[in-house]
Amino acid sequence: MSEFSPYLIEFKSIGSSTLGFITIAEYPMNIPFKIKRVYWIYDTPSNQERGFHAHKELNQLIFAVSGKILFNTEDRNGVKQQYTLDKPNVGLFIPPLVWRQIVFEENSVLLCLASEIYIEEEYIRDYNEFKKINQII
Ligand code: T46
Repeated sequence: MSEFSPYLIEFKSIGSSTLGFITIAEYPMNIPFKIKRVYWIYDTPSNQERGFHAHKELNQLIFAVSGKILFNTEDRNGVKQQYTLDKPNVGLFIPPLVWRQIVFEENSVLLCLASEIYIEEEYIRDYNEFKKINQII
């Protein structure tokens, strides 16, 4: 693990089991970047795999707001880790240059807070290119 590795952030849940809960992500109080884009992924079939890419510059904070989502990651130093997201108040912070494979359990909903707008050229979608870039930097 290093400053280039993903890590989990646990947020406060405010509320009660009778009322329900609210969780707040706010820069700079409890998240490490300003949010420029939000997207969500839903209606995925059971065990659907997605991802298979890294980002050159993007910082992300990712939640499973419903269900269970597994992340298999590899950071720029080649460190591989697995994370299970199954609590709506726990997010996975992913810095740039982290390869990820994502497995969705049925009906899970992924919410992503992202530091930049969508730029396809900023994706690394070829694993060999990801490894090559990491040898250079
Ligand atoms: C990530 C994981 C968690 C857009 O047009 N704008 C957008 O902002 C995004 C995120 C995607 N798209 C288009 C690009 C593709 O044609 O939506 C399509 C699906 O995107 P992708 O194949 O990249 O989906 P995932 O689930 O593999 O990855 C997405 C994000 O792209 C990625 O940043 O970390 O969710």
